[in-house]
Amino acid sequence: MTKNAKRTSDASRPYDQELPESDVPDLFGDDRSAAPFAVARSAAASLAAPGLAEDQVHAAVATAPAAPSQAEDPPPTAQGSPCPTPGDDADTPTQLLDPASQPMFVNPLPRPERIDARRPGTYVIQIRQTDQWLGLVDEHGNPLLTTVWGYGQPGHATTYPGPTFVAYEGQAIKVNWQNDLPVEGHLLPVDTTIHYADSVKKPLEEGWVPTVTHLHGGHSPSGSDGLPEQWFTQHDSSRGPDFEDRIYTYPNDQEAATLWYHDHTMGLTRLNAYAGLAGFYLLRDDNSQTLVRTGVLPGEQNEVELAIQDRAFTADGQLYYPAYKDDILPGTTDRVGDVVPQQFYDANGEDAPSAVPEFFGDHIVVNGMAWPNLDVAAGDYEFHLLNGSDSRFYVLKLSDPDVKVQLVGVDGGLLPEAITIMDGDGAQEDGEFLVLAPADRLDLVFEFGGAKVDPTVQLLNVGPAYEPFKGLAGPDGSLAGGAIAATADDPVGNVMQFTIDHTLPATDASVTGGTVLNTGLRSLVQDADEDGIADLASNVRKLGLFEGVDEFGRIQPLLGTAEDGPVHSDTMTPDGTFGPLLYDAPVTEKPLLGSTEQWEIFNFTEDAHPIHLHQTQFQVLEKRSIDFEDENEDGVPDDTNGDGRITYGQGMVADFAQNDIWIGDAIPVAPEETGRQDTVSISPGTMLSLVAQFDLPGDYVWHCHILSHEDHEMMRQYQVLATPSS
Ligand SMILES: [Cu+2]
Repeated sequence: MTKNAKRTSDASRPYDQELPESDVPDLFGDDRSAAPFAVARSAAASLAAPGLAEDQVHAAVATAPAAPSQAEDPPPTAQGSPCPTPGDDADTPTQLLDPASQPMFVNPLPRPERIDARRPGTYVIQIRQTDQWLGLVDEHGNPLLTTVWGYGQPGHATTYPGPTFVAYEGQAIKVNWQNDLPVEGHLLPVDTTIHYADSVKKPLEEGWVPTVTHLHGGHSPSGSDGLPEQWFTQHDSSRGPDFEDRIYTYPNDQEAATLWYHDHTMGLTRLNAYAGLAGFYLLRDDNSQTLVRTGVLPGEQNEVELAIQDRAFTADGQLYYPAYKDDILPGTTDRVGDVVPQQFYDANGEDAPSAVPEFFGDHIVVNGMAWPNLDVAAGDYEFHLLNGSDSRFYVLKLSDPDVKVQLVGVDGGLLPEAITIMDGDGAQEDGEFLVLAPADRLDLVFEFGGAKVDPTVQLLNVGPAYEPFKGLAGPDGSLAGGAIAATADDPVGNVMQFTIDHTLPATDASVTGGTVLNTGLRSLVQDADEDGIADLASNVRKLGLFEGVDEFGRIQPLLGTAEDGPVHSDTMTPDGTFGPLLYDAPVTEKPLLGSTEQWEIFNFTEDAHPIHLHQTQFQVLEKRSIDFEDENEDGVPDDTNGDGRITYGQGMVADFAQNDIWIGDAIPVAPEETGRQDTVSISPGTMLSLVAQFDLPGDYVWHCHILSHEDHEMMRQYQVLATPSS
């Protein structure tokens, strides 16, 4: 394929295939369904809700004859079918499904249904329970259905992941989020001892399930943000303390980006998201449309969203999330009781379900299908990758380095220029990998048209197999901190497969390394005087990632402040300027409305944490190595010089008699960390400076996006002040 070849007729192909009117679901009444672009989505995605393209339905039927068609519209809520709740009997260790017994690279990748939300309107989305085939089979090869939670429009199927919104910059929409889950309690065991899950305890005990949906990366007003305590239960029978409305306004006043929506309920996010509550929200703008029209990017017919998640299952195919003392941690020989101290059981009873420090599943699912296959033409595709996992970091490579891969976008939008990640020269070289932290998105153009490309190409994961990510050890993608990498022999070392079908029409996109994609991106990180402070920043904060223990002795990573000065007296009392703070401690981050701030975030823990700020798309100014001591291992750097304050020094050689924390040399910012970000991973022993604008008033949160950490207090509220407070 010649990248500079003259554009073929593809260039003039209409961006969207409009469906015949008879195929347009009448969601809004006559006035809207008659509108010229009421529902314009890819023909492939339109044929089989939830999102199996017609050819894929045939393939699915061929490979798993007994699999029920996902195209069948289930009742609004699942009735009857009492599914065995995994682990609901604390006395019987749960038998898990063996990932090695499951089909790999056989079942077609599901394509979520698309909702054309390019014009103003109110879109109704219902949160419902359904039984879905995730590609699992029993020992006889018969399909196993999994009870999941998903999203769906009225009259449409409920799917996990939910339907993909396609919205347009400048066209605000409203979404009426409805909780139509069965009033049968949670699908998974709930630990109500974690702080603030106790606020949802009463509704849970009565069978009600709190949910709240956050548009991740969205520039959303506080009341429409989907904050953790804005939850509500079925029929609004109860509401969280911050609840304002179920109908959210999304202004869409930001540039084209791959956003996503997911549940964010206080103390339940990890479980609600694990049950299936996540979906994509693709925002377009004039620039992104022009890039498609001019053939720079492949366009909607060759644009595929990929939600990558890990899961574990009981032997009968139900979702498994370890909670009870004897529950096995998937992929290991450890049990929950090995990572939760006896102190917890002494206080809460031997049968009490507990949160675990992190969750790692032993199956990889993409768009809700275990290890799927996608048939592709020998041409170019744009993939929107999302890591929707609880704790798992992926380090992604391809089985065939003849495929060329360009990075064109990150969390908050298109990069100024495309960056070649894999040059397609047939050799696996340094730097030819991508780190995908929880909640991260990457927009990538894959070129399958090279003459030497294998007929099948696997997307592989060489990230940590069953443990936290601690950063990279080298430019080859090897892991720091002695973490054991997954290999292609491990189930979790495989993500999905692309099979090249030369009979499919190929699209050639002109994007290559250095192609200008986004000239409108205003840099927030210019630092003309090179003092390490962005020119636009009116305030600089030092913040910290800490690791302590909760009242039951369980590991508890926390956020906090990290300014020069005395340590807070406890995690609820920010009377000093340094140290960890709980979610409900008084708010310490109060940017002024309209201001730009620089947040220097120091990771004092042993693991990497993906840090997410609501409301804003920030930019990374720099990363630096740091050095400190923690002799008593309390997760807080020591006051080594004994002056009663934590102080900082500059330099690679730490003199702990002088200062307590040393800020060393700059670390290169990776391609995945450039551009507009809403979530960025901070490795151990690292300080990362980000620059953010705060232009919406009110309450928001910033937090770790390892869901098990976020649910266990690694989250802080922040407030954007319309007027300066005293
Ligand atoms: Cu974390």
